[in-house]
Amino acid sequence: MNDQSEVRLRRLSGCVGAEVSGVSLSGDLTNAQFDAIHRAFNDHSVLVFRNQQLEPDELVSFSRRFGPLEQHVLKQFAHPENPDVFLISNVKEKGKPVGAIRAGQYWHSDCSYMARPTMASVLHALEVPHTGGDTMFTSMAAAYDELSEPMKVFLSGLTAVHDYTNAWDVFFSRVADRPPLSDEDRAKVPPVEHPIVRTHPETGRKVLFVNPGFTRHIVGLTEAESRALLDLLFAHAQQPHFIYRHTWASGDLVMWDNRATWHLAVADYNMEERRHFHRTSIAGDAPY
Ligand SMILES: O=C(O)CCC(=O)C(=O)O
Ligand SMILES: [Fe+2]
Repeated sequence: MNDQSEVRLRRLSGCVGAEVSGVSLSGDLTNAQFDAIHRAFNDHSVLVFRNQQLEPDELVSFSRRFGPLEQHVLKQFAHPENPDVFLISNVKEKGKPVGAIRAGQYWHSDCSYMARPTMASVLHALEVPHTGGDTMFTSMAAAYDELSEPMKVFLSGLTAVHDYTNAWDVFFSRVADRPPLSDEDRAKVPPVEHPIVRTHPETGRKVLFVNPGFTRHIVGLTEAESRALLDLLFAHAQQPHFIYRHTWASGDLVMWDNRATWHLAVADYNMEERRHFHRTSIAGDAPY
């Protein structure tokens, strides 16, 4: 069935996101279909596939077409049958969350705190709340393009420190139901330094590569300069015309390019309603 079908695209916003139809991701994709999806991924940075019924192994097989997978620091939230699948979930069993609860409820690019940040993330919705729980995406390539020339010149040689524990300091310390980060997990994620402007290895576009979740400070600036400049860049990138907001239906599979976007899980839903997702992470390269 996949053999005959043609990959169709529909843009979802001015800068970022496209809906892909005409393919079932549970079956084998032909090379032509995969190439069309891969091109669309580079062109639109966020892809939305509707009505996908995928077993964990099928989600992993599809994800692996893009490259080797990586496993998350928080090993306790891996799928019991397939360690390459990570659970994003507010579902509790015996009072304990089965997956990462309140994951990504702040703007971030996945694992920017690693020396080799995640290239792409794939999220498959199994259960969604009736209202709310959207995920927002912003184009960091478009955000870079709209900076002034003097600002681009100023940023061009700079690097910034990214640190997983920043998200715990600025966000998770304020929420009650997220378990604390263990010393052992902290030790796995020492701070790293990345260029503030990275070049997308596949499209060649320049991208602003700092984010509110994980970027602590800009190297070489004073604390006050760094805070003011990061806050300015963070506000700049959150303008509505850079954003696509995805409202989930169960069966949706959304994948995004962490080299070119940020995302944020909107925390506006009733936590008594189940929001349960399967997720994979495709490994990336060191930013340059
Ligand atoms: O739950 C979501 O909407 C996204 C969570 C997140 O940040 C992620 O899966 O990387
Ligand atoms: Fe995330």
